[in-house]
Amino acid sequence: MATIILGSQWGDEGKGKLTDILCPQTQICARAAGGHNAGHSIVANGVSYSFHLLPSGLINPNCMNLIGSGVVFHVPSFFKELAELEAKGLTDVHNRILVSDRCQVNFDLHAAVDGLEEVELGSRKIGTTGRGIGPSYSTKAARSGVRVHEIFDEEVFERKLRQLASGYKKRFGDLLKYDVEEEIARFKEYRPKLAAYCTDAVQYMKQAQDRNYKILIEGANALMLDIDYGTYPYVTSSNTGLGGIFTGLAINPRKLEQVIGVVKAYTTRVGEGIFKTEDTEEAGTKLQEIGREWGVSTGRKRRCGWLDLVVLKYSTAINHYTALNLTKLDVLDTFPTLKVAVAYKDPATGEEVEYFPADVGQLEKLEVVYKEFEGWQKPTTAAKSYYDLPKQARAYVEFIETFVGVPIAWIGTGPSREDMVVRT
Ligand code: 2SA
Ligand code: GDP
Ligand code: MG
Repeated sequence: MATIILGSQWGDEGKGKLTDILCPQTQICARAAGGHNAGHSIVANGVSYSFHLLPSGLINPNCMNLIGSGVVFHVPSFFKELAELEAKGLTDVHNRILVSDRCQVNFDLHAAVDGLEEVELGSRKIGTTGRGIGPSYSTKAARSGVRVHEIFDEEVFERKLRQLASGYKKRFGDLLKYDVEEEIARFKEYRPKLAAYCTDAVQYMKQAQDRNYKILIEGANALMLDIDYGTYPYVTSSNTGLGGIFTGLAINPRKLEQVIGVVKAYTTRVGEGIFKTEDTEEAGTKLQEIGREWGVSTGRKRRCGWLDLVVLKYSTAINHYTALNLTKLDVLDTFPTLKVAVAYKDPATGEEVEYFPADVGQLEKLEVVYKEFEGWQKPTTAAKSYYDLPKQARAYVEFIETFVGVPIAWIGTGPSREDMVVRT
């Protein structure tokens, strides 16, 4: 049976923390899409871990971990991250991680191109993580990418990589700082080390599902960054929503148990793009500081603002959440009043719009309709059960679940594993 954890907003909702909490009940933790642009922070037993390319299930000593076929796989980051986790005391990580041999390889070449494309865009830049994610998925779609299994055929690998580099060289000339021969030499070292981790993930997942293993899928990035459903073009280049899980992992839909949407109690966004409830003044600064809203991969400051329920409803319509995990409720503890977006309004006609339009230009012109809530102004972190939360906090929770029509089953009240109220 499979449980899927997905980001419902613009990422950094706390997917990693929930993954870690649910891991003891599962045998396999898998990533389906994205790459080392993701950043999942987990605080377990007083130690803080950061995951980028690897699944967060590695913290749990009994859990196998899989990097699925939809991921763009950056080999140096893979080894670096494994070494960092080992240095933090995680044992046996090398025996608990597998990589699909159908993954696309994300080369340093892609990162160099990512940077150049951002420069080309100038003021319209996307604000990417610079990890080569867009160019990796572009070469995949253009059918000129290199897949993990091809690393092991030296002749094919070298021919394809040289061809890829020469194509980009034609486009960018001397601006492209990339030595393909150096990369080829580096892969001579990676090749023997990598072999032990590669697997046919289709067979692996089939056997796991035939045996009714419990599988936990850790979504990366979030629905509003989805290449088809996000705020295009200010998105990442993968399907970060439910669809991407099926293409990336060969999950049997009949074995799907839960789709959990992770929702931050306010909203953050890293990078450029529309963000209707962004607050660039006092409230936004306070959320940023109390919520410690900095990117886990790039260290960039995250933009902050109020919870947008139009976004959450839209995200629910695509991902079909069976339950929600509301996170970082504690970050709101000191606010005297809170705001939540419930609709958008056309200032010219006064007409209210309750859905998230495809045309970001149209959205740009709309105003936000907020509902105000009384703050609770009490700490929530010590809460052990739902009724330990102040009544204003419960009113906030209940309004969200009623508005969206999905139960909130977990409530995050702090960064540690223990800081999670489970509603039964
Ligand atoms: P990319 O690099 O091509 O995927 O960037 C495209 C957009 O996707 C956003 N993006 C993210 N947004 C939130 N969190 C992400 N992961 C890191 C984190 C981000 C970081 O957990 O903090 O460290 O900066 C992530 N990855 C991609 C990105 O900001 C662009 O808007
Ligand atoms: P992810 O990308 O969705 O896994 O989220 P990130 O790890 O990028 O960002 C979430 C941040 O919030 C991390 O630093 C977590 O440790 C932290 N966090 C998660 N849940 C909570 C919570 O309920 N309260 C607080 N204060 N921090 C939390
Ligand atoms: Mg993150």
